[in-house]
Amino acid sequence: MERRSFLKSAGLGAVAGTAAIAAPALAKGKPAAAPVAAMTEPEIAKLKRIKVDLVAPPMVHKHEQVVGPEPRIVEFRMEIEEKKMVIDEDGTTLQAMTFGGSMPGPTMVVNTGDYVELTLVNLASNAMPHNVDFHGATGALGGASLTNVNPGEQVTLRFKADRPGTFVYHCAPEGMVPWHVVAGMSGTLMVLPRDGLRDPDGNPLRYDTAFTIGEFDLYIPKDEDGKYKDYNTLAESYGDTVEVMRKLIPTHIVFNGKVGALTGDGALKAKVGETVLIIHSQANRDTRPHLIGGHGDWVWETGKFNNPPEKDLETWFIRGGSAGAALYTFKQPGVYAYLNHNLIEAFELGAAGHFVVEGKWNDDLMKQLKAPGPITKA
Ligand SMILES: [Cu+2]
Repeated sequence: MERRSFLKSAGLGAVAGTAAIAAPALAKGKPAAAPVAAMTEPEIAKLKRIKVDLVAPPMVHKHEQVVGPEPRIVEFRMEIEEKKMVIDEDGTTLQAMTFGGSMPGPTMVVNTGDYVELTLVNLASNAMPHNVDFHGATGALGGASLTNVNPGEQVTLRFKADRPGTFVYHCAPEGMVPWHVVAGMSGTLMVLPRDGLRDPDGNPLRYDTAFTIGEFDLYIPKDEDGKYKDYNTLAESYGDTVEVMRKLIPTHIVFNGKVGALTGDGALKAKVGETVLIIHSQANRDTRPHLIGGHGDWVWETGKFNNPPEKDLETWFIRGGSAGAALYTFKQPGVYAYLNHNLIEAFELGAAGHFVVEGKWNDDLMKQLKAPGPITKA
């Protein structure tokens, strides 16, 4: 038990005023972004407030990519919901724990220097205490120490989004962190630069649609006959699940909560000429997204927008415990598979989805010159 209580020793610490932080220059020769100034409570109280209704992934709530210099307070309300979810075509179930009822939890978007004001609600129907650790926040275990809520309670946390990037948030209750994370409790906070995304030369990069893909490694216990076990309650599933987790061999690796969640009716839609921003999070385990037949035009592998994006990637790497972002403009219509390019994890365990793209085929980029037929002499 001792190894699980290490978080306790991290303590709460003082929640001191945040010092101004100068963002590093985007690239050589570019001026550094303006520092995020510290504000007093009376100053913060005067800021404009925005209330955001979160939406379920893969969609991302409406947001502006470029905003003015004045920071805002962005209010979110998120309900934690424990529920049994079906995770594959065979009806295998997971006793899931979720932010907002979805896997991953909803993506929250703010701009650098804004204040996130989150009300976290632990529904009375839930059984477990929960909290939230924002990788984009500073202090108190990312806010986890200040957001411990029991079923039937809510708590409100404010933190400053003092640096841009895509950052994972996840539940981190003392003694049960990995279980809550692999049961579904993670999502992404995206902090956009106030003047929007840029390429290494400082040219603006904009997207038509942002999509959220949350990848999860799942550990479902089996019975003596090798069949996946179904549990009536979350608590009942705990002991067996931890046993499977400790072997580090996932039984399922899924995008957005379920094998096939992003195929068929769930496929992501785009048109030729449209630019998508693909936010990919994995709160626990490394992964390597790839778009078959497409590319990452601009990729922030680590998701941190103060670092210049990489160009023309074929596959990119998302470290467990982080979220990355890839920008792509579709040039051809058709169905594109977007998957974890560990192909066993994609095809055998589930980590794959589809983009369905409408538009006119471009023969210049690709053309089948002769259809398959009998072999002729050279
Ligand atoms: Cu939790």
